[in-house]
Amino acid sequence: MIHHVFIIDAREMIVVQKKFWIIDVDKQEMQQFATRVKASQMVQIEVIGSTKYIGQPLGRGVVVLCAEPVDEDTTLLERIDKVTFEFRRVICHEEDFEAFMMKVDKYVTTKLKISLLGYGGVGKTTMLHLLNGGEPPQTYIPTIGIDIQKVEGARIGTYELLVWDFAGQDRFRKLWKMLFSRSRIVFLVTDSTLENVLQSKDIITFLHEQGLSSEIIIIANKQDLNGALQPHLVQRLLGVRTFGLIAIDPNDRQKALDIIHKSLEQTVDWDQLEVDTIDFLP
Ligand SMILES: Nc1nc2c(ncn2[C@@H]2O[C@H](COP(=O)(O)OP(=O)(O)OP(=O)(O)O)[C@@H](O)[C@H]2O)c(=O)[nH]1
Ligand SMILES: [Mg+2]
Repeated sequence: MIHHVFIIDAREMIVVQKKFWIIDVDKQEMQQFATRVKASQMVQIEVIGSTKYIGQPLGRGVVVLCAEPVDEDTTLLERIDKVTFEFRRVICHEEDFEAFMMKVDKYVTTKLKISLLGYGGVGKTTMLHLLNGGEPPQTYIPTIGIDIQKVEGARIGTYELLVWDFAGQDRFRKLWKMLFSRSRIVFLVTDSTLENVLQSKDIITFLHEQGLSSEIIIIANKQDLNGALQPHLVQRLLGVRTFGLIAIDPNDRQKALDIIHKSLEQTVDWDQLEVDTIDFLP
């Protein structure tokens, strides 16, 4: 994830600084890196400590993106090219600064894949509607294949949530193993009946057999129904972190988003959402 964007001018002043994440960057280290980029007049990538720096000369200045060591060089190269191209347009007065900053936002955003798995009719599509703030569907229309949707208005730092809602009916099950890979989190939804919870145990075994490495989180849905097993009981039965939900209740939207936030906490270092700091020094 790119967490900082800097543009440094010919006098080595930071003219653009945007912080996307709570991670701090050692400014002196970053500026020394920028000086090396400027001297080489070539794109440079260096990992220093826990930061991967990528710098590209721009006239007598330098564009620097700060990312994480795990970020792929090819992706970072693509992004720095775009940021540099767009900033050049600002300098040439083809574009205003605000439009540029919006584009920077777009380029540093990473799509984060979240998968919803579980048997047919347990409420996966309803949960997707809930996350998107839409009206929950009143009738059960089984999903065919897969439905992929961006969760509007629910960006987490520079992550944009992309939810993959899988069809739960048996005949679609073979799709799962092809498609859940690269998912940051797999939510396994159950309707909180004892029968379905026990069936879900088989899904967990299946996912592990398929080599799933992402985190599995259980959603004990339909908590409004009589006899619904409470989340802590589901957790005891399945041995996996479990959260309760009523996906048909629009009031549970924030709860569903919080579940995603909490689940991400383990993979991403974050205590705070986007820190929106823009300093523009003439
Ligand atoms: N009472 C209650 N009903 C729910 C809840 N969540 C979903 N439902 C209902 O359960 C039915 C099935 O929901 P879906 O979201 O379509 O189920 P699904 O898991 O996507 O099913 P497939 O697409 O076949 O895999 C619908 O009629 C929903 O209205 C809930 O929290 N409480
Ligand atoms: Mg569905």
